[in-house]
Amino acid sequence: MLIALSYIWSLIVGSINIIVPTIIIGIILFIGFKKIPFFKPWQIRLPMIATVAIIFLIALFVKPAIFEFPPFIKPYGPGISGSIPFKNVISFFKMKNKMEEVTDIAMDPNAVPPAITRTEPATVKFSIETKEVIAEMAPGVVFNYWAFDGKIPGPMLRVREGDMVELTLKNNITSVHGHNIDLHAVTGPGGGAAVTDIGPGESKTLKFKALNPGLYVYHCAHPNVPAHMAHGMYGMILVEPKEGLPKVDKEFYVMQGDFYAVDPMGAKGLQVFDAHRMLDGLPTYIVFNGKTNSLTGNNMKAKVGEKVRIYFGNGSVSQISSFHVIGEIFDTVYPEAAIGSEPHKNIQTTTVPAGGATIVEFGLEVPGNNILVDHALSRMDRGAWGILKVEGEPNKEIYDGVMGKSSGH
Ligand SMILES: [Cu+2]
Repeated sequence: MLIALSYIWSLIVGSINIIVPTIIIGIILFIGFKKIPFFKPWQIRLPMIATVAIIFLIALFVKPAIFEFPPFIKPYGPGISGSIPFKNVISFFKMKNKMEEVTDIAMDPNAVPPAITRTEPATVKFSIETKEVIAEMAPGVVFNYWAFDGKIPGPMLRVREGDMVELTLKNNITSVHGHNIDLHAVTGPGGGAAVTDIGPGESKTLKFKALNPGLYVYHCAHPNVPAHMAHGMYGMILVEPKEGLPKVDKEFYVMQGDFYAVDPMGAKGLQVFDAHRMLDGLPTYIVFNGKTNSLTGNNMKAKVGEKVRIYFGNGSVSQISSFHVIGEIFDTVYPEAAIGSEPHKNIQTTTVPAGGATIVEFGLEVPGNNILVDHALSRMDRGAWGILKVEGEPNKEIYDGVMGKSSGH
């Protein structure tokens, strides 16, 4: 009930620019009809009443413009021109009670499939379900997420170069929208989206050969594509090279993404998606693994002496990430997640384009909290940070001094 009220409140706030002038014109007309003789002839009254009626009608169309691009903006993208048809907002309320309420939308950063030990190609089968769910972005801040397997990012897939992949995509019956999957590891139309587009309750299977090694983003490409991604529909697939990747002690799976809400950052209740902010590239939240503070607890841990690898992807529809770990230097970076070219050595910050990824590796020499950030640091306040906790014995040869409260630079 509270969620529904907050939704309606956001609607009212979002359409205030039309409601207020309509009320003012209504008051002027009311006073005019009663007091001013000029308004008496029907030739004057009828056009006036018609004008107010037209303004009300415009108000009806502008309200949905919160979810779609406004009528006076002409988008040139493919598929539906807006972002979320208003009828789908109505469907959302019909379906909302059946939608799953996910306690924690964040994908576990440790959910990395084990390294592949096979030396021959194989057929590898996956099944993923698209779901529209309710979950918290921050305490009390509720989003209607759209997700692969109900987590953000969706499950990390791991195959070997040369494997045949059979991926079955199911769309949960409670979904309001159609969905599909476009994997950047696929050679073929739509990266798979062309053969996996499914309505609620449907299922389709994509088969493709993993020709190129690398770490690839996948995402939903059902129109309006950025709107689907900005609800959380992305993940990654690692195509290991035939010879495998160098052995490390710990691997982590992290994806940055952005979310656009009508209300400002921190406003409580169900957040209404803001297509205008998305179009303008002004995210309300920029986060790792789907929500604020998803990686700031105890879920990224390692020990002194270990070598870690982070598979880091960017599911944003407008922001390039400047990935950096405060307190560490990347010994090895596979720039743009390219496997096969010579990796870079000794990197502080690496750029990760929208719809791109990187693989970074570093050894842990001293204990303490290493902070994962997008080094466009104002984004930390929008949620883009996490902690890699390193336990072990100090090494004063490498780092010494009296520890203060700040854990930054
Ligand atoms: Cu989708």
